[in-house]
Amino acid sequence: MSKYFKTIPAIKFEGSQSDNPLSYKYYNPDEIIAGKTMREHFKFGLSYWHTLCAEGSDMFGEGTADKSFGAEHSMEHAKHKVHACFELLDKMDVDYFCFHDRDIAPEGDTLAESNKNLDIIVNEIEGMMKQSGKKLLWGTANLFSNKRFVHGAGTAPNADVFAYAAAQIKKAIEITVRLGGTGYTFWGGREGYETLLNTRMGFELDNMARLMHMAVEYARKIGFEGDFYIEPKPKEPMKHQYDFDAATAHAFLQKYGLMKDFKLNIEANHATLAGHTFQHELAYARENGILGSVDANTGDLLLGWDTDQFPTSIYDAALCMLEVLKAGGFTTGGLNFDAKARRGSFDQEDIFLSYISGIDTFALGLKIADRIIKDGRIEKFVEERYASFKTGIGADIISGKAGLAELEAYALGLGDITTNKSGRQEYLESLLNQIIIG
Ligand code: XLS
Ligand code: NI
Ligand code: NI
Repeated sequence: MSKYFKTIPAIKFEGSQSDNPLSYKYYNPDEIIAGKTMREHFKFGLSYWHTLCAEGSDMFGEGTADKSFGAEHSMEHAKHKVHACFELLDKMDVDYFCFHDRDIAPEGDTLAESNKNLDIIVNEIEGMMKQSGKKLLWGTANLFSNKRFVHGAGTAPNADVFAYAAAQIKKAIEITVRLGGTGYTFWGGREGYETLLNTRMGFELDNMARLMHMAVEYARKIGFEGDFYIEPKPKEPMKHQYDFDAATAHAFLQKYGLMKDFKLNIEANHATLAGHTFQHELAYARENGILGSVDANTGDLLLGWDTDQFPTSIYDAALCMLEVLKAGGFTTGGLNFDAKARRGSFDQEDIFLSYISGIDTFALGLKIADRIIKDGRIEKFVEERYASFKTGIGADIISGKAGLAELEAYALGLGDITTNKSGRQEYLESLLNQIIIG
């Protein structure tokens, strides 16, 4: 199967000493780490939109990469993209992919025509999935590109737009179910606002929840057993996005009774846009039982927008995989590269090189995370840091035996507190380096 990327061979694991750029140096899919193969740990996914669609245009200039795959007519182009996608998955040994409805098939003049286009392409995708054994990680609907969504979709002030969004979600869920997807993502494209002078925030949030409940009800009715995900993002395209970060999305899910069906899809670049670290968002989700899936990418800390770069920091990848391991691994979710090669990296080969770099980074991250756990010194330090809650007054606080009155009586007898210990951050950071370097 070599039609679109003729010069690129299948990418194999060659080990860290290989100087072949088109090989994995650290990702050995069959290697067992912490009881599972690397392949099983990650469930790596390809983002259809960045990989098959994005041509590198930005606010100031046109595309630089050719993603026409030799086709002009849009439906023909869409079919070529399907085949190019499966050639990429095959050559890169990536098992999963993710898409928005409009990534896979062009929008028609009417909703009915758009749906017909989708049916044709989904047939094609289904055939390729059967042949190749590749799987759909999650599907979603693009409710932000078309100008009808200028003021939002589920949070639009216009009921017709809400209805249109609902119809698009219905179809996207049907496709996801038909292709065996284990997740359905709500990234709040334009669900937010620019100014409160024209916005009823509470009403918009109620409507968003109404739409999500409709989605759950319909999906369960047609047999969807996977998880829904909210993908938090604080800003861009709207000045203020409603799903600001993991904690905000968590509050929303709890308020509207959606906790049973929803988890989070945490994206690295969105975490940093929210002023958090990637690990913070993952840890928050894990602590609250809502860590669903990951959009693995990175921003550029010198730029203030969602640059969706391929991740290369082994520190971030290690701390991400530490959270994933602590959560017991992915269930419905996986690790989707919501990332694209830079505008200046426009060769076909750059697609492969960028995935290799992201995949190898996470392979290293997993190995390091496993070493951190096996080493045990960091966990032991943390365990001891909280040891005062195991006995005496600490245990009474945890068990509920002590209330304010009992604690006052205890505190009155304390005098100056002399039991505080150093947090030893610098020691822990150098210990982490030591574990990384080995
Ligand atoms: C955009 C989002 C988007 C979602 C899917 O910032 O990351 O790509 O992952 O709609
Ligand atoms: Ni993003
Ligand atoms: Ni994303």
